[in-house]
This record gives sequence, structure tokens and C-alpha cells, in this order.
Amino acid sequence: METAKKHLLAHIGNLKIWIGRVKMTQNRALQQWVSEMAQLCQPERIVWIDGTAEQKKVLEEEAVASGEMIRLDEQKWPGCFYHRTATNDVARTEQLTYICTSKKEDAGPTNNWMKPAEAYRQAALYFRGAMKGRTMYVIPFSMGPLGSPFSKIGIELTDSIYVVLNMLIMTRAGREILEQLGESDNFTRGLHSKADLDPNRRLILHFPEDNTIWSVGSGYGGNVLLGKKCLSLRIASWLSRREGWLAEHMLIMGIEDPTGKIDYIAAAFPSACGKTNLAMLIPPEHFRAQGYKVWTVGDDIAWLRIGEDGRLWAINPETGFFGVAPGTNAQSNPNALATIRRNTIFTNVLLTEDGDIWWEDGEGEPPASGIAWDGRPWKPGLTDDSGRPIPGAHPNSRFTAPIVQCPSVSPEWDNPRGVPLTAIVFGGRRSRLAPLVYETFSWQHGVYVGATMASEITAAQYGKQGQVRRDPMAMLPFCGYNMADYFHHWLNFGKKIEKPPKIFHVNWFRKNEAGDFIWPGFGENLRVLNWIIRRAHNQAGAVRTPIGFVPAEGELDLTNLEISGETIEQLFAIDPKDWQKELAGHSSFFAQFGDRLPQGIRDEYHALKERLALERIGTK
Ligand code: OXD
Ligand code: MN
Repeated sequence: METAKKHLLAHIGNLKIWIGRVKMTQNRALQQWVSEMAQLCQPERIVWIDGTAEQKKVLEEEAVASGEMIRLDEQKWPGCFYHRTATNDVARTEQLTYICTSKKEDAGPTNNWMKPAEAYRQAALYFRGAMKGRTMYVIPFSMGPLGSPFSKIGIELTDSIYVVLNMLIMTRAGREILEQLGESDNFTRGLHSKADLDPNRRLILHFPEDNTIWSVGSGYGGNVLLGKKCLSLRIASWLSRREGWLAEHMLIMGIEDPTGKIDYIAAAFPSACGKTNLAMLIPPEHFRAQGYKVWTVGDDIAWLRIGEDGRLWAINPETGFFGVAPGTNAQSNPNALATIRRNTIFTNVLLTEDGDIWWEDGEGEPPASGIAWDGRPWKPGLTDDSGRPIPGAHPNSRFTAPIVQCPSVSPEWDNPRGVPLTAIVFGGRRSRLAPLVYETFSWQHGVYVGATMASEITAAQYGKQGQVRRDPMAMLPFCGYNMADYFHHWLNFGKKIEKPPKIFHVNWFRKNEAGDFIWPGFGENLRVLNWIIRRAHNQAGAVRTPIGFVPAEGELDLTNLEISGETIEQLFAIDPKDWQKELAGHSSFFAQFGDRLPQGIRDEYHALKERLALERIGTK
């Protein structure tokens, strides 16, 4: 009875919103597009998202009443909700993600491609009538601070309240976006429907030439929060090439030294390499005592533009974190734990009967029993037929939390001008090859290092464990156009920056012969960032090697860190044999781009080959 009453109230609230907000915009292009999409999807009603707390509350109640979300224990998790996706829909589906350009070459060899007309035709079959009996929500949102020269406006149409509530955390959404948009038709058109969540009728389509995204058949964040990977990386990378800026899969953080000077860095790592942890790093005691502080600007996406002062400036276009829960604990990321204590949506973690949650490698003992991410009863020690432990939380379970709740949030995170970059850092998970840190010789060499970035596949990813996956600038799944043209754009862009940031490469994941990690990582990574910043300001010594500059002896601050001289040597070892193999890997990766591969990349390949050959002669 109580539930039915709530449901009814929510419905009435909804109706009021629908009636009240229908005239939220006079924008003809927008109205016409919404009406065309509504004709295709046939929703029962249309609700415009105005960004008010009042409307959000109604939507939360409705989601709880329908079972789409579960309210967590209000004492332990104030303002928090739980959501479970379909068990076949727990991660981004790269194989169903397409770049739909008129010419196949414009999507390039690393993207799935479909002709736009064919893609629209096929997806329309799935969208047709998909919202019958459902509400279509119209979400006006801005990626980036409203009115900033960096920012882009998008409109997402969706039949999922979960999507709406996530977008309200991850983007600036609501009425003011429409005011900013005015009569303009310059906005990304995003259409999403869960449809029947059938993986055989699932498509994530990008039409960069039309500034349009169509996503159907999925309810998983990375596929359906269209402001994130779809707009801010795939579509934005296309726009940024046309408009002369960069859209990157990078965290942004500030490092404040004891004099109060803050240096900002942007860093790109493939998924599952700890971007969120690095962005929220807590300095080791030795640095904290001196007054070092870390400021979080963003953990996933950076948009970069050249400022009037000739420096490179960056914004985080998002307003929240969509982070992986398992592995988030007091050692790996205490700031994340503090961020997600309230107003957070948890997806696919373990739920207990009393509204508490838990995940593997998190905090505290597992509960005596609970309901696993897939809705099945769970208890510690549960194993499958082959004796493997069954996790309570899905390895890709997530939290969606507002950035403003992060204890280390930078006061500049929302600055429409962005923050100026001192350094760009690339990195990957390499158990042998890459040293802890090295500085590239030039912008062009830095682009080469970014273009040859690679990571070993971990248990949480598909593919053979230990296999190396090339992931240029961590953009392989996110570059919305031919990656060879993307390298070209990076090379050209660098020529226009009067005071370019220096480019570095890091590897936190080096292992010894026994297979143990030899660098402690987490907060201790600040020691490496500290060298990077001092180096960028010509305040730290370095030694030239064939692959770049590494810290000279005594230049990496290792105070109070128990680490042997032998381990340090291992961390910086550059094995010519391994690098010869690596070079062959570069060459076969680049072969797919044929003539489109820019000369600057070819030149750097030959230069590296020569330096390694000289080194071999030297070591004989
Ligand atoms: C992410 C990813 O979800 O990079 O951020 O996969
Ligand atoms: Mn990411």
C-alpha cells in the first residue's frame, strides 16, 4: 500500500514536471529533434530535467518505487543509492562501439566502423517503440564550466532514471544549460534507450560528422552516460582536431610545494592503472611534514587548449567520479573513501539485507551474508564449480560521486580558464620494460612515447593475462577518428604551443624475478611527480639514456623510504634486448596505419632504433 502510494505521488510529481517544464526552451532545432526522437521511440511522456533538488528527489523516489534503485541505510550511507545492471551488461562493449563516418579511413583501423546511413537504419530498428510505456527524459548538460571557452553543450534523451541521476552527478545539467544554448543548434545530440537490454540488439554509435550519439540496448555507465566517454572523448576528439585543441583520457592534479606554488600535471594511463588513485594521492609523511599538498582537478578526462600566455591549459569537463569500487580502500585511496560516504550511486557492488554495501579489497571484513552484484545470495568463501572464489561485487562495480565531496578537490577544479600544465605524463603497466620514470627529449619524442604506450592485460580485463595491449595515449577505445591523424594532430598542436609542458613516462608496475612489485606505489608516487616537476623547471639532475632522461643519482627524493640500492637499479634498468623486442612491437603496431602514419612518428622510430643500436655497441 505504502509503495503504491509513493508510486502514485511520484507519478503526479512527474506529471507536474512534464506539464511545468515542457516550455523550458524555445529552441526550435532542439524542440524539433526531441519531437522526432520521440516519434521514433514512442515514450508515454517526456520530462525535461531542470537540475532542481526538488525534481531530483521525485526521480529518486520513483526509481526506488520501481525497484530501479535501492536506498541504502540512511545512517551509514546518507543520500546513497544502489543499482544493479543486467548481468550481461557490466562493462563498456568495445566490440559494439562504432565510429560512423562517411569514409572508413576517417575512422581508421583501430575503430569499428559503419556507414552512417546503415548505422542509423539498424539502430532505428532497435529504437522504434523502445520507450513505449516509459518516460523519455531530456537532459540538457554542459561538459565544462558553463560559458567557458572550453565547454560543450549536449542533450541526452534517455528512458533511464539511473542515467538521469548519474548525469546529475557527472555533468552540469539543467535549465541554465538551455539558457546558455539559446537558439543555437550547436549541441551534441545524444539518444539512449535501454530498450530490451538484449546484447544482440545493443549498439553504441558515434556520428562525429553529425555531432550525434546513439546508444541502445545497454544500461551500463560507460555506454550510456553519454557526456563521458562518448561525448567528452570520442566526439570531442573529432571536434578538437577541427577546432585546434585536444580531448584526452587524462587525470589532472595540482601539486603544491611548501612555498605555496602549485604545479599542475595531466596524466594518461590505460584503464585499470590507478588514475583515480593518483589524482587523489595523499603525500607520504616526509612530504606532508614539509607542507606538500595534492589537489584533485579530475580523474579521467582532460580538455587542453593553448592559453593567451602561450602555455597549455586544461579543464576537467566532468563534475564527478565514476570510479571502480573493488580495490578502493584506506591504503589505496582514502580520499575516494571519504568522497563516497554520501550522495553516491553504487552500481553492482555487494548489497547486504540491511542496506549496507561491500566490495572485494575494500574496507572491513566481508559481511556474513549478502546479495551479490548479480542478485544471487552470497557469503564469504563461496566458490564456483572449479573452486574459484565467486566475488560479491563485480570487478567492474562502480561508484558515482560528486567531485566537490572529495577532500582534496582543487579550488580551481571549476575555473573556466582551466589550470596551466607543467608536465604531461604517460604511463602503462609494464612488469619489465619501462623504468620508473623518464623524461622525453622533445614534444615530438613525447608524442612518440604516448603513441607507443602499452599495458599488460590484468585479470580484470579481457584478453590473455600478461599480454601487451598497445593503447596510444590511453585513447585506443576512445579516439573518434583515425589514430594516425590523431598523432598528426598532436605533433602539429605541439608546434603551436609557445611554452609546451615537458612530457614524461612513468611505470609504477615494475616487478622482480619473483614476480613482486618493486615500487611501493600509491602515495609514494609523489616522489616521482616531485622529480618530474623539478625537472620541468630545470631544477633536477638527470642522466641521458637511449630512451630518455632518468633521474641522476640522489635526485629522486627517497627519504624515509626503505628501498635498497639494488631495487633502485632494477627500477631504472633499461635492457637493450627487451627494448629491441619493444621496437619490433612499435613497428608492427604502426604498420596498420600505412602511409597515413605521420613522418614525425617515423623519424622518432628511426631515432630510437639508432640510439638503441649505439647502446648495444656501447655495452659490448
Ligand atoms: C573508465 C575506463 O571507465 O577508462 O574510465 O574504462
Ligand atoms: Mn577512463
